[in-house]
Amino acid sequence: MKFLIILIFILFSFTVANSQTFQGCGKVIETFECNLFLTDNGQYITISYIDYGEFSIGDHIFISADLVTCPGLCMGPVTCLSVNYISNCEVTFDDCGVLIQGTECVLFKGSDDLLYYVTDLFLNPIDDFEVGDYVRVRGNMINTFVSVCNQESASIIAYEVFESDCKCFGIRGNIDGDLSDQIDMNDLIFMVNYIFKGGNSPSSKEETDVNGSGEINIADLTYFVSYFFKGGDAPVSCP
Ligand SMILES: [Ca+2]
Ligand SMILES: [Ca+2]
Repeated sequence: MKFLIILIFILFSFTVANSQTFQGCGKVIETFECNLFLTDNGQYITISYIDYGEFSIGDHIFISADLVTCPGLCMGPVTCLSVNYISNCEVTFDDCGVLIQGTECVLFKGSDDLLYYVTDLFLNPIDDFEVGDYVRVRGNMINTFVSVCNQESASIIAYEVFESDCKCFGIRGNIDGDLSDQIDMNDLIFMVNYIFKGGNSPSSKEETDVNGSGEINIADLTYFVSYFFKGGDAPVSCP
């Protein structure tokens, strides 16, 4: 029995040790000894296995790979990529929105208010994000992917997910995101609907956080109402 427990532990440890993955965009660089993957953020990783398929060395590609150790393979880093998925790295999806808790999964609610399943939400080191965070997702939209979530309209292979840098111009308050950056009653109505009626998500957290507290809550509504009707302070400047 003790042996069995140890065996299970070893197998479990082995599985965990091999479950590290890498996903990102970059280019394959040929060197004298072996090929390296130069990521878009300037990191070199040795490639232990890759089937280029329709792609060639030097193409800007997105790869999904297992991170494995490969000592002695070449003079490069001893962490290797065993590539198991390769695609074009052209961004076909780039949107700002909020992470929401769906019935089965955490989903990305885009500025069009459609729900998307972002495939690397739990694979990449982006666990800094949680439900309610405003993020920008850049990646590739794949309509054929079927996830277990049953709610989303399409899936995104995300190349990048980062804190929203969606536009905030001048002072805050353009909550409905109209292109002429007007701050008017439409924005107040948008905020009321969002806070009280589960209405559409504003795509810019900064525009909505009119008092600049870092949070979006009832205090922003009070502040906004005061600005419109009581001669209160204007929304604070964008960060
Ligand atoms: Ca507006
Ligand atoms: Ca606020």
